[in-house]
Amino acid sequence: MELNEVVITKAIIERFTRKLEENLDLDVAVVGGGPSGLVASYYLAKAGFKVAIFERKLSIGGGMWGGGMMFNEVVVQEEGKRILDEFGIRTEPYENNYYTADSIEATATICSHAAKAGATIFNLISAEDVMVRENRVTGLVLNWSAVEMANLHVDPLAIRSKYVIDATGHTTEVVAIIQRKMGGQLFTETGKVVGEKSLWADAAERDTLDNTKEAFPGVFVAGMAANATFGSYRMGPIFGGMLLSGERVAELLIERLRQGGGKG
Ligand code: 48F
Repeated sequence: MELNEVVITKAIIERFTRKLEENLDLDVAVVGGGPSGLVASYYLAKAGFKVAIFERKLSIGGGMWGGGMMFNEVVVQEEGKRILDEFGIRTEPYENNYYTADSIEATATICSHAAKAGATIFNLISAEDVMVRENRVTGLVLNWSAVEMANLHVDPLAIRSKYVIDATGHTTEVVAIIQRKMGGQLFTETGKVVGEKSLWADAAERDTLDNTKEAFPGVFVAGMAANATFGSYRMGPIFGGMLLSGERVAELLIERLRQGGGKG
């Protein structure tokens, strides 16, 4: 049978459109496909919730591929290793309480588990704004990253979600947008994004879990965005805190969703 280019084209258009349509009304919309967003999506999808990730870049995995300074190995501590073990990612002990993993194996495997658990991953799409009802976020405003990069004057589309996770890393973009456009009443000490501090791995890793929480009605922060929002240190290429933060935000949201929280 001769291959038909038009059938191939139609298949892609129809299947992508179906996928997008199926994700217009979510339990949780995750902005950012780095380690924290991926792990959160994995646990939420595994618990049976409808979750999609929107990632600006072509590649999923955020800052995990590059290890430290492009040496493609990551370090996790004992607590974080538990999550790598759950995904079947190989780790090697290195002195007390430190383990290393190949960053390519780790990132690709976490991504695969999130997708296979049922999370839908959209790449090349950026969250450029949030949808609100009064003082609560009820969804995301999305556009192609290419439109954003070319600065084209093209209106976005919107999806509805009971909860949003800002897993955008150091820039904590969703929360920054809310601060800019919604009067800045965040659940932080100052009501604003407190901002990330310089490198202190131990304090940063501890704080990441405490800072993984709701930052504005309907919006939870995870990963480095949690420390940037609530004002803690960066931790460099140790990834336990990112993985555990993903797990924590999923636990918090599973509890909320089971209580019937979220007005969508
Ligand atoms: O930065 P990133 O990996 O976030 P993370 O999960 O992990 C941080 C670590 O990689 C590392 C660290 C700790 O070891 O300090 O930096 O907190 O992934 C964030 C992802 O969000 C995407 C961005 O392209 C990246 O892949 N992103 C950022 N803003 C947007 C976005 C946006 N507005 N819309 C869609 N994606």
